[in-house]
Amino acid sequence: MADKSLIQCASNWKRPNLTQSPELFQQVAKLLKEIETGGDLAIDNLSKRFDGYQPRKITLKPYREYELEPQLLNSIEQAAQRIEAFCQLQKDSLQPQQIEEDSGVFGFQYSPIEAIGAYIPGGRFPLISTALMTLIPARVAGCERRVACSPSVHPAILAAASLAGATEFWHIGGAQAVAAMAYGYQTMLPVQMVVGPGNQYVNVAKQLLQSRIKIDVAAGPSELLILANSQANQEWLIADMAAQAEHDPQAQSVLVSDDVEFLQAIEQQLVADDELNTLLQSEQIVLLQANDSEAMIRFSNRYAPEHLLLADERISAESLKHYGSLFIGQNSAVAFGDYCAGPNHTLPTMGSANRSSGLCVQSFMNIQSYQQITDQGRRQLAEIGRPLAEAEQLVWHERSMQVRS
Ligand code: HSO
Ligand code: ZN
Repeated sequence: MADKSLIQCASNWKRPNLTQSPELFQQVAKLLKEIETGGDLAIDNLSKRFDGYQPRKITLKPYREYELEPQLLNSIEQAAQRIEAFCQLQKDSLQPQQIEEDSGVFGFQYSPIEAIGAYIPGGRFPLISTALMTLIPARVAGCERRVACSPSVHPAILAAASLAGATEFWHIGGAQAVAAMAYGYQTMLPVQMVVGPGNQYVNVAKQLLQSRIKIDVAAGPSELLILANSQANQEWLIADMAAQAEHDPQAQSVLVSDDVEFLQAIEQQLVADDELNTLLQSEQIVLLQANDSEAMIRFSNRYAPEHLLLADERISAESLKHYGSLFIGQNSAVAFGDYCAGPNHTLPTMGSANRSSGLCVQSFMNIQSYQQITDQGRRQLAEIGRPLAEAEQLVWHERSMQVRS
């Protein structure tokens, strides 16, 4: 038993600040500079120095030829189907729209980004599911080139990348992989967008290369918030918390409840198990007490978690404003979402869910607008536009409308 309870008060608890250090930014910036000037040779040298191998392109085989265990193969196929069906739903919602009036036609449409790169982490764990979660939405969006880079050549990663439609696969990792995708490397042409989670070097490289590439969410260490009352299944929730915590020493699972006995019961179970106790002591699992269900909602909306598991019927899903992905009811394990429910598992962390979304088909699309103005429209719009141009003192703008009026 712990001598002292580790249950903390929700009202003044904040997530640890995980912003990357300026030194790390400097270190990665230096690597990128080396690559910008040194090209392929610099990438080769850095990869050999940091990772101990020469990066290379790997020709993907049809996924069934990877001779995976039939059960694993079957799971990859089924997960891919479910992810694809969900992506298709997103795609179907992206209808072009236009206003048609006497002055002309004014509209917008969605256009896929041509070439994208997906970083598939393989350092700590070979994240097979990430190959599916990054490449499938890009394929459904209609991106033509879909480059996968990974420090892992685990056959299941290759099979998943092949099934998910990678058009190229490269064995390369770290910041070098992001640089390779942004600048081009050997026969790999540059891409316009890089997605997928990675270690801190990968994340910083993505951030630093934003003048060349679009990036997805800043996916930091996994996080989970559970809102629960005493009715919730303790064993299930403990497993869910340990699951997100096991991703990374900086990953964190937080349980908030207004029922102190329930929290104490959970604490007791955590303390009784060596592995779980370590997670509790190191604050990879955090237990928080709130005054009431309103305070639980307030906490959640302020915290804006990556994953939010709602295991408390008193709280409506509608009252929860900010999250990457919501798991409603305790049947909805986050692990299902990680692998095979359908919605994407690449989600905003560190509170950024209040301003950004998880990866989806829309992420790989540009929204383009257009207008086609009629004879009547050019006269009508000149009347509206000319005084504005005059007030802005932009003489040729005014002229360009005046000649049409
Ligand atoms: N929970 C991770 C995704 C993942 N889990 C991959 C298992 N494999 C971030 O949402
Ligand atoms: Zn996970």
